[in-house]
Amino acid sequence: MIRYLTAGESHGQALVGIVEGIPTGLEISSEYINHQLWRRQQGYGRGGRMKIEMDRVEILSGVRFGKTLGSPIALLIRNKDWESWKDRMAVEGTGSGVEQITVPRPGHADYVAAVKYGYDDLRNAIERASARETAMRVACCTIVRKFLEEMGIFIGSHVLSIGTAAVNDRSKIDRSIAKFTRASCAAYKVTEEADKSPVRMLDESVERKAINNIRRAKKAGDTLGGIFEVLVTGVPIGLGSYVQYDRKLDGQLAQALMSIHAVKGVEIGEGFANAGRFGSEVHDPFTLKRGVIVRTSNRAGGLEGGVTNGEMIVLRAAMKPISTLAHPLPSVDLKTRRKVKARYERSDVCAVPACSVIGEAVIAPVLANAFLEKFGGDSMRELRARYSKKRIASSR
Ligand code: EPS
Repeated sequence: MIRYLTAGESHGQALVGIVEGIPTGLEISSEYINHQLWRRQQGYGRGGRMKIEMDRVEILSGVRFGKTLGSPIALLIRNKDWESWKDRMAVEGTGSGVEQITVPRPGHADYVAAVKYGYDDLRNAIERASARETAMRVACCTIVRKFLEEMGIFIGSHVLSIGTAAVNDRSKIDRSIAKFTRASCAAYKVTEEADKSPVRMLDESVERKAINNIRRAKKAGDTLGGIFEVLVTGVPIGLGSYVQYDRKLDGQLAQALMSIHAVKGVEIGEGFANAGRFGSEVHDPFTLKRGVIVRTSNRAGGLEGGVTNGEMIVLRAAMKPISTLAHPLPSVDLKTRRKVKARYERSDVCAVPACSVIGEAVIAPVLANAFLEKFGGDSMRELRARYSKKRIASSR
């Protein structure tokens, strides 16, 4: 089974990751991972840090002559900004003379971390709670994503809303997606299309409103969240299981998306809209198309009973606005017990486009583990042979 761990502080020397359980013989390169790291850094509304960093991964172990060895893969991304933080983030020494941060930002991990871990300097929480960690998560998960692509499973995403700028005419989006849905790599095609937009939106009129919203928020010292959609195509029927709560793939996918910083809501297919409809308007009828059993709709988002049903997987996640505000909310100084304004430090105005790229990445290990559970194998050669024999059906 595939698992991964990350380490590293936002302004420390580097981010570190270890990925284990990737079958042998998977072709992977730092260049392939760097493309996903680059995508994570894009998007209108990102802050000054993205001008400093150009995230690049170094593969330290587990890969030889461009192919995985089956041993743990160690990854490193150096923080360029470390140069300016060497004193404040020194591993050794006493920290005397370094400013202590004692005013928490509402919505951030600052306060709960201080109470839980007993910090007297909130910097100790800020550093690891930062979404900077997602750079290494994307790096680790991109190796898993490459594995899925080799098996014909492709992941993509696009942004549905930023603040009040939301896609109302869903059919326009569906038409864009339908252009590609015949190919198993359709989800990736959608993502390539979304990558052309500075806010990763498929509808230009909504894109314009979204950019204006971000501009206005920035001017007002405020931040904005939004909703993004993650799609998976080429998925065989039968990943996941209904027999036990922790084997339900929909629950595992929701957990993966919820683990991303600032994500506060997840739905599968038309989850929330379906709650207000009659059953007859919700469930996806079966029909026969040239002898093959297919559906006439996909409101379930590719999952029934916690198991993939061969249709495109459709996941949506809501990201709250980033909690670091240039015009801060009221707070309390934990040291002086005085009412003060929350502290501001450099941050993004809107990171929904980046979050959608992270969403693509974090679901890869969930899908890959369900795939390995079903088809099994320690090498790519073994897996390819088993998969082509056992494959039941794949999504359109
Ligand atoms: C981020 C790096 C951070 C922030 C952002 C995400 O860099 P810095 O704190 O130096 O500006 O831009 O982190 C947050 C929004 C947060 O709340 O911590 C990144 O690499 O994605």
